[in-house]
Amino acid sequence: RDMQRTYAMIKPDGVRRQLTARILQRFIDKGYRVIGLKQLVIPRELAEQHYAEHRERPFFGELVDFITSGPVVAIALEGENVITGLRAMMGATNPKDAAPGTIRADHATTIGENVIHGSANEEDAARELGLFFGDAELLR
Ligand code: YYY
Ligand code: MG
Repeated sequence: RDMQRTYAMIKPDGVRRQLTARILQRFIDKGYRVIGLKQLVIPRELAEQHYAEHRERPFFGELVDFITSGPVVAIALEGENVITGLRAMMGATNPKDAAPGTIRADHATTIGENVIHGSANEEDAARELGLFFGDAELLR
């Protein structure tokens, strides 16, 4: 057993399209515990920190514009192997390559607006949870 925490985020396109409840239900059905939850508009500086690994990529400006374009839903998840489990539920970055039944295959159409974020590994999970949640905001 490997209990982990990870950071998931419904992006502005998903929130705008009323997908929040459906996506949260998928996590609960999978057996993950929602230990933190909030809707917010991400300040530009926080968005740049969150996506710091992509700072030099050509799409960075558009990525930050998009992720700050409207409210997101920030989610802290806890569960067994939830880091890779969440990534599997999301599907590939480009929805065209996402496996059937994944969130991106079912709900996204373009690589830029792909509905959901999930931390890539343990280090990113801890870092991203720290960017979006204080300890007192999380269930114990
Ligand atoms: O972790 P994940 O979201 O699946 O992909 P990343 O490679 O970390 O890229 C983050 C984010 O950037 C992606 O969800 C969409 C956007 N993006 C893009 O617009 N164009 C690309 N060629 C690659 C990524
Ligand atoms: Mg990533």
